[in-house]
Amino acid sequence: MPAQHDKVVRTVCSPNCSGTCGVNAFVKNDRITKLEPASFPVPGFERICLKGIAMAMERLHHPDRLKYPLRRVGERGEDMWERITWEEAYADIAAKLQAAAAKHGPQTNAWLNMTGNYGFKAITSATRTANCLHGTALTNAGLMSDFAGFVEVMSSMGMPYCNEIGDIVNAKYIMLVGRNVADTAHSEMHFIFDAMEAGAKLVVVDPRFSRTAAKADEWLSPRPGTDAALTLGMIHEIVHAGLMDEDYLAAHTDCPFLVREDGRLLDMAEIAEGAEPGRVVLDAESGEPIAAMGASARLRGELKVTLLDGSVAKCRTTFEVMLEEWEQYTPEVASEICGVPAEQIRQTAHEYANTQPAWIWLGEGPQRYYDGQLAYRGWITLAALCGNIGKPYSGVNVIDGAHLMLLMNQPDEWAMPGGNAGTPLPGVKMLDAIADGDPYPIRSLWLAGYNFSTQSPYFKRFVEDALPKLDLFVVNEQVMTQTARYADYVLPVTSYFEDDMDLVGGGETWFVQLRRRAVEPIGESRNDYEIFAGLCEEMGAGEHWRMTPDEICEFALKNNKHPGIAAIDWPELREKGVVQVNIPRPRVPFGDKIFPTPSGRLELYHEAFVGSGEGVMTHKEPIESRRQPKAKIYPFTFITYKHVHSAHSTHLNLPLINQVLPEPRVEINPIDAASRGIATGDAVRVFNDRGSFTSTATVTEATPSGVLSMPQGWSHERFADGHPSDLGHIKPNAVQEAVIGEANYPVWDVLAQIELAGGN
Ligand SMILES: Nc1nc2c(c(=O)[nH]1)N[C@H]1C(S)=C(S)[C@@H](COP(=O)(O)OP(=O)(O)OC[C@H]3O[C@@H](n4cnc5c(=O)[nH]c(N)nc54)[C@H](O)[C@@H]3O)O[C@H]1N2
Ligand SMILES: Nc1nc2c(c(=O)[nH]1)N[C@H]1C(S)=C(S)[C@@H](COP(=O)(O)OP(=O)(O)OC[C@H]3O[C@@H](n4cnc5c(=O)[nH]c(N)nc54)[C@H](O)[C@@H]3O)O[C@H]1N2
Ligand code: SF4
Ligand SMILES: [Mo]
Repeated sequence: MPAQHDKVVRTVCSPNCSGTCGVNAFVKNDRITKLEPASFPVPGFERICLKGIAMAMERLHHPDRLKYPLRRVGERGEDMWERITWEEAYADIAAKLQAAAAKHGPQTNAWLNMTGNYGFKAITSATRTANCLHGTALTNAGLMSDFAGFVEVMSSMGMPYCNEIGDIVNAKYIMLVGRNVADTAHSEMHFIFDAMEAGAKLVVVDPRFSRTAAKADEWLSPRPGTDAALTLGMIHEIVHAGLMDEDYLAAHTDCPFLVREDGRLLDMAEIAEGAEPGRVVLDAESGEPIAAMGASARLRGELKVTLLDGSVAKCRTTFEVMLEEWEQYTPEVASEICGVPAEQIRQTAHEYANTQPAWIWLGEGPQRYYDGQLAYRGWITLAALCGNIGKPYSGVNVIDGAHLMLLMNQPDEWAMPGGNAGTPLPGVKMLDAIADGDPYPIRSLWLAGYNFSTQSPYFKRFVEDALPKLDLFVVNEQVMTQTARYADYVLPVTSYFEDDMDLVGGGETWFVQLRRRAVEPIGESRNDYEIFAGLCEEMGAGEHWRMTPDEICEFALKNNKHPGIAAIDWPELREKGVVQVNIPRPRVPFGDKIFPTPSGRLELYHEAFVGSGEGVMTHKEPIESRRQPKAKIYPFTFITYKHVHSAHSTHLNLPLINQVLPEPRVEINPIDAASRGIATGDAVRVFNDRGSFTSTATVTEATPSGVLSMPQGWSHERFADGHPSDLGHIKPNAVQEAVIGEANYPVWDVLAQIELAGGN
């Protein structure tokens, strides 16, 4: 009998679903015939899903796969192409890049890498090219709409350190806040079930009755964009029921710091001759002002201090200022804002404060509104008041794992080959730079792993206002997306099953895996690194791009600035295909209660935000909420969430996926549907003042009244007209820009109206 397969390759399924499943690919005649979960050094991490199987079986050899470099022959967007050789592509493109750079300076040529491929080499290649050629390196965090919360995490805790996911079985109270684990980290859901079996209570906070909420003991459904108010209600209860951990607050947070009436923190150098600059607290014993560093401090108190310049400053502890601001947010007031019943707010506050260990896991949902940093701040403040940050199996978990560590700590020589650096520019500023020359003109744009047309707002504006200003638009893609259709050159890229070799770090885990080639590249496709290496050769910078894939992996590990990653033994990883990063276990983020913030403490008071009215944690209404005047015309908040059956736009057109998720459907509550005569299956038009789209309706109680929801990522041709991304906007938030230089795309701070399509 002939062998069923020629070889079995241990590799990694790695779209941006964060799952990073190790898989054994069974290969026969250069085709994957079967995919199975590969083994892991730690039990519980063997996994696979329908997306991964559909990718191997259906997308890999799909007739739509791009096989050759293409040059546009018609108008942009006409989808008329001629096949060219790689040599022709490089010669043409390099000449255009050089001409643009000669005219406007090298930063006029911009590169942007998004997340289509989770491999280390793949996801860093475009930025590396921008640096190598002194171009603009567009950053992607704001464009991903994941950045508002990060602003707060960095401002308060200093780093997004998290527990290890497998340790969740030791938690007794688990709050999943806008973290739809059953869809977006479904391979980790079993750890939560294990915790529940061991007696943990699962609480889900999500406006929608998500698949995760369906598994919870308790579901809190805030009005979209109002987590800050919800947490303020809980905080009020915790303060008044005496549930705060005041010793913790005095010792490990900035709550004892003295602050003036104008919101500025008092500094030792202002009150004592020759003193080291630093925060001031009231000595626990004497009540005298002393340097905060190492002091035993009072949490409450006020003081009139004479400064060295002779003026008098009236000061209080930041804690007093916070308590005063929070006093207005009784559970009833919070309930009126966020819609969660006051009794549920009270009960959740007591349970959270009284159950240990209590693990909060924040998803992207709460921070996808204009002031999203406040939502994260509310949950971090709540945890801090209960002394829950820095204890085992507790804390506020955001995202942290080997993938992020590989990227954040990559070797300088990798990111900036030969010491060459480009100009970083927030991706959310890309359109202004192209269309209006602000802050400087961008004349060429090269996208890798980014389906701009489905994943960001304003694709319409890009096509209408920006594209005509571009001398060159290049896209590296696997299939002819709507984004690629508008390019001048489309360069065929391999999938991760054809790619030669790459490192894949776990999204929520601390494994690093080796991704190996399972089948030969389709047609003449190349991986992003090879594509950019060829370009750099053509542009005279080839010397930085001549490492073999093997050498790249070894180099990237050995020189990574994270000690655990640098310690990985390359021969061992080559042999086993997976290793666990050696970090102290159990991982207790901030276990020493020393925080990587300027004061070394957990910082709940934000002096830098005082001008924006956010010195103290507060609530702000989303700019397009149902309480804004615009809601009279467009009364629904429009949420485009992630679906279990696709990583963003990648899997949605595959037949296996379409058997279970056939088409884009807008979900609407029965009350809202009834008042508009909408039934499941009806064609509906969703619109606002920026755009509209037409698709099918699903009437469901899972979507609360006043909300429209739908899975994101569907391509344009799946809609009768328009596209959901046309309804979005990018209005930059000043606090985010001030703190981190990049504003977040508030993807769900969007109002819309819905009606039966065709007016019938
Ligand atoms: N299957 C699959 N998995 C994925 C991905 C994928 O595309 N597909 N993408 C990966 C990536 S890149 C990311 S960033 C993660 C994101 O993972 P998640 O953050 O879990 O995913 P989202 O769907 O963005 O948002 C989560 C939930 O937030 C809820 N939500 C909306 N508004 C609010 C609010 O105001 N407050 C609260 N508390 N909740 C709200 C939404 O209803 C939604 O259920 O998922 C990763 N995993
Ligand atoms: N409305 C809405 N928008 C969102 C979100 C949302 O929840 N709602 N979520 C946001 C988030 S969290 C994220 S992370 C982004 C994700 O946004 P993207 O990263 O753009 O999304 P993907 O669909 O995963 O991948 C983009 C493209 O990469 C291509 N690709 C795959 N492998 C490779 C490769 O090796 N090289 C190259 N060059 N291309 C490859 C795929 O064919 C795909 O077309 O979307 C953001 N946008
Ligand atoms: S798509 Fe994601 S969850 Fe599914 S097999 Fe691949 S890596 Fe795993
Ligand atoms: Mo993301």
